[in-house]
This record gives sequence, C-alpha cells and structure tokens, in this order.
Amino acid sequence: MNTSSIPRVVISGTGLFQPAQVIGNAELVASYNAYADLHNASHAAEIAAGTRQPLVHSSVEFIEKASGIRQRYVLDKAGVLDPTRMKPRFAPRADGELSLMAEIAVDAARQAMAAAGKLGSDIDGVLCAAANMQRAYPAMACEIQAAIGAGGYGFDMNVACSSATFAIEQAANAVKSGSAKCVLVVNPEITSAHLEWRDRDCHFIFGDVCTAVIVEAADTATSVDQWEVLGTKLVTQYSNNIRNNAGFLNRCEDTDPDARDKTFMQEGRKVFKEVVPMAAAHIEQHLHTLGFEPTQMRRFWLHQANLGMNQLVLKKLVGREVGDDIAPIILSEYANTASAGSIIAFHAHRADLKAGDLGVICSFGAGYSIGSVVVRRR
Ligand code: CO8
Repeated sequence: MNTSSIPRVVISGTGLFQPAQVIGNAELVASYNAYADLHNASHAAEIAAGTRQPLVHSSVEFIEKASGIRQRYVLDKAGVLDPTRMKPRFAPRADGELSLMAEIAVDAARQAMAAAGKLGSDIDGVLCAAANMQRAYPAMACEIQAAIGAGGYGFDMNVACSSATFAIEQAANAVKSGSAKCVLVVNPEITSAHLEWRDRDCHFIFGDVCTAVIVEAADTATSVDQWEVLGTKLVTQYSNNIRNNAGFLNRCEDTDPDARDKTFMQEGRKVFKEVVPMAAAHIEQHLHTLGFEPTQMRRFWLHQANLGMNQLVLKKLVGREVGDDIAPIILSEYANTASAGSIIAFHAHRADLKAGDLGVICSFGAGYSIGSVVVRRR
C-alpha cells in the first residue's frame, strides 16, 4: 500500500456508563466480616479440631494502604453485600430482550457517539472488548451493533485488562486498511459477577462500568475533541498469576461450578513485582520507536489496578514522583474496572490538554498483557 494513502486515525469521542450504586470500603468490609463470622460459626467443630483454618477479618486500613481504592460502583449492591449471598443478583432476561452487557454498552456507546457527532448509521465496525463475556454466542458486539443501528461487522474480544487498548489497535488498523471507516470500541466490564467477594485477598479490588471509544479516519471526524493515534503497541507474555478457570469445558470435567478457581484469582504481589518493570519498559520502548521521550508526554492515562503500581511505573519512566496532573488516578473512586480503567482516566482527564499535547493510554493485566496507545491532541 502507498503509505501516503493510509488515513490518519483519530479518537473522536468517548463515553462512560457508571452504575448508580456505590459500595464504600467500610460497608464492604462489614459485609465480608459478617460472611466470615457466619462461615466460621458453621464450621466451628472443624476449626476447634484444627482441621480447618478460620476466616480472618478484612480491614479498611489494609485496603486503602495496599491499593488506594476507597469505593467501587456496582450494578447490584444488595446481592454483593448480603453475607449469605456475596455476589450480585441479576434477573434473567428473555432472549428477545436487550441483554445486561449490551444495555450498559449501548449507554456508553450513545455517549461516545454523541461526543463524536456520529449516528448509528455512520458506524461500520463494533468491537466489544472486555475481560469476560455474558455468553458464548451470538457475539455481544452483534447485539450492540443492532441496538445502535450500526452497519458493517462486529466481534467480541477478550484480553482481560488490556481488552480496550488491544481493541483500539484493531479499530485503528481497520480504519487504516479500509475494512471499516468508523469503529465503536466498547468495554462493558461487569467485574462484580466474576470477582470472588468471599476472598479477603481480592474482595475489594473491582468495580463495574462500561467505557466506549469512537475510532475513525481524521478526514471524516467532525468532533471538536480529536486525538490522533500516533501509534499502538501490544505485547503478551503467558503467566498463571492472574487466572479464572470458568469455561465451557467445566461441565464436561464434572468440576464444581462454584469452586474457587471459577472466579478471579491472583498472586497479587507477584503481579505487582513482575508487571511494573514490564509496563515501564514497554511504554519507554514504544515512545522511542515514535521518536519521543517519556518526559515529553503531557499525560499518562494508565491502567487502574493499584495506586503504588502506577506511581512506580511513572517513577521508572520520568525519574521522579508525579502527581495527578501527569498521571490521573481514578481507582480511588472506581476501583479496578479491568480494561475500562485507563479509558475512564482518558475520558475524565483530557479536557485541559492543548492542541499538540501528547499522551499515552496504557493497560496492563492478565495474560500478562500490555497495550499502549500514543495520542496527540489535534
Ligand atoms: N484485609 C486485611 N488484611 C489483608 C487483606 C484484607 N482484605 N487481604 C490480605 N491481607 C493480608 C494478607 O493476608 C497478608 O498478611 P501476611 O503478611 O500476614 O501474610 C498481608 O495482608 C499482605 O498481603 P499481600 O501481600 O497480598 O498484600 P499486597 O501489599 O501485595 O497488596 C494487592 C495486595 C492490593 C492485591 C496488590 O498486590 C496489588 O494490587 N497487586 C497488583 C495486582 C494487579 O495489578 N492485578 C491485575 C489484576 S486486573 C486484571 O488483570 C484483569 C483481570 C480480569 C478482571 C477480573 C474481574 C473480576
């Protein structure tokens, strides 16, 4: 292909759906501790005999010190906080109704479309990219495509916490190659349904949201808020340190569908240690291939898993401590929202940048997977 004919690609709008219900750390810990007390009471004889370890209480101080998370949005607070349930409760929907994942995706998508000045008929590619899908098929993306009146094609993709950045690369490549003109990337993250709320080590980590991004050719973009995609870079490196074994083979393996390995599991400390240097090196190498230094970046919209993790990545990159102005933190309010975290940061913290300002959107998580998107305000 003649490179001069490859279109420039822009992000021309973003959207964010956030649930109305919030769980603060104090009520989360109270619910977990009530669950632990109930669990210990019902296993009192084994605990007394020394054949079972009692569950230990969680603490707000630990959560805030270890992670920086203060609250999370969820689709169903009552089910999560019920110590006899410890998971959200969703009413089943008939096949003819809009599914829950599609419903929150359409909400975020409509916001992004309004911001970009696009109608459904302008969109000819829909990527539903998230850390888990509500069903195997038909693809969520096809349902979302129909609900917003888009044409073209849609497909689902899952790269855990890097689903959004990996999808932005696919969208940018589709526009560059001509297979689509205007792509909706949508990230419905219903993490509350695959988080293990009964595990003290991780019960505080995640929240529900949906983000959406419009990716199109610069010459079709009419939005006042355009971000040229200067480059994208993806990497994966296999690790079992973040894992969820729920899948379609479970019923054939005759395993317990409610066993601990069928929801989110991680070796958090190992992840922290291994991913920080990987992410910093990845961003640095990506910027170098584009002829930039990290210190030229006006803003870093990083994955939102842990406050300390982001501070360390930034320190490695720019050689000093940086504050919210360089690397905004949204996890204190939203917790970890899987692939949506860096997109929430980009959505909420870009209005003050000027034309020509540079920034990096970067995700890191299970896989391991890291995706970076370097943008410049037009
Ligand atoms: N309250 C009180 N004490 C606690 C609690 C608690 N809730 N939890 C653990 N402790 C105790 C531990 O038992 C331990 O005690 P001891 O020292 O006596 O053994 C002590 O506190 C320290 O525990 P840790 O070593 O586990 O604590 P850390 O300082 O490492 O902090 C974190 C734990 C916060 C989990 C931290 O390690 C972290 O954030 N790591 C990074 C993890 C990360 O980035 N993961 C990415 C996951 S996201 C992703 O990839 C997407 C997956 C798909 C989405 C899934 C949606 C559900």
